[in-house]
Amino acid sequence: MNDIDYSLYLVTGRELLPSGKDYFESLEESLQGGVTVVQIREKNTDTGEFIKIARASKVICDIYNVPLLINDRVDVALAINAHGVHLGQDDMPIAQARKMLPKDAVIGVSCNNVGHVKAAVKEGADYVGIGAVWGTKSKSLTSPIIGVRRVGVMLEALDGTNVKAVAIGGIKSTNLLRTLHGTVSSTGHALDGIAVISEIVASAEPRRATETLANILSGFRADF
Ligand code: TZP
Ligand code: MG
Repeated sequence: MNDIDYSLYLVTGRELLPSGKDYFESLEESLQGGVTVVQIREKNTDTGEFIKIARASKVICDIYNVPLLINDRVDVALAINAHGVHLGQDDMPIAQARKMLPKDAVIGVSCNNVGHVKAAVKEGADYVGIGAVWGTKSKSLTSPIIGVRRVGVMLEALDGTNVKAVAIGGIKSTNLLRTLHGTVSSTGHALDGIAVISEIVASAEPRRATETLANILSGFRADF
């Protein structure tokens, strides 16, 4: 299933909320600001708590008609009837996740290089998350920063496929245009969207932070 609008993809990160800011309030404000898809990312949360947070998040996302994906955990996605999962290179193989999830579930995969992208296409991913495009403090990176040009090379590997692509890692309002323009491949393949954690989650005004990103994105599209 690939009718998702990937353009402004929020990945959650409760540990990055400004002090005193409520997670659900922040999530709702980002939805009001124009987030188009949400991934619930919980790295240090036990399964029961993960399910509770994901289920409550989905109630909010459903109100805004925004699809919700679960990071890493196919079991959590099944438990809350999420739209799909986002898998890392060390998580469950796509084929296995496909077997377990409903037919129309979305499966995305993290990719750090062209080999990962080609494998994701072959294995039937719906989208790839390419990162880290810039330096980030939100994740300790196990692979080098990719940079915009090499993201473009990775996008080229998606030519002629229906697999979508978002870039992630250190994307801010201040480098968003450079990210969007700089990643366009020599064959003209552009990103379908950008994914952020801190630019929205760490903001005291997530609605405003999201609107700023959304405005830049629509300016970029008008350029094409
Ligand atoms: N994968 C690659 S970079 C990253 C993830 C989950 C973190 C992105 O966070 P931020 O705050 O948008 O740099
Ligand atoms: Mg993972």
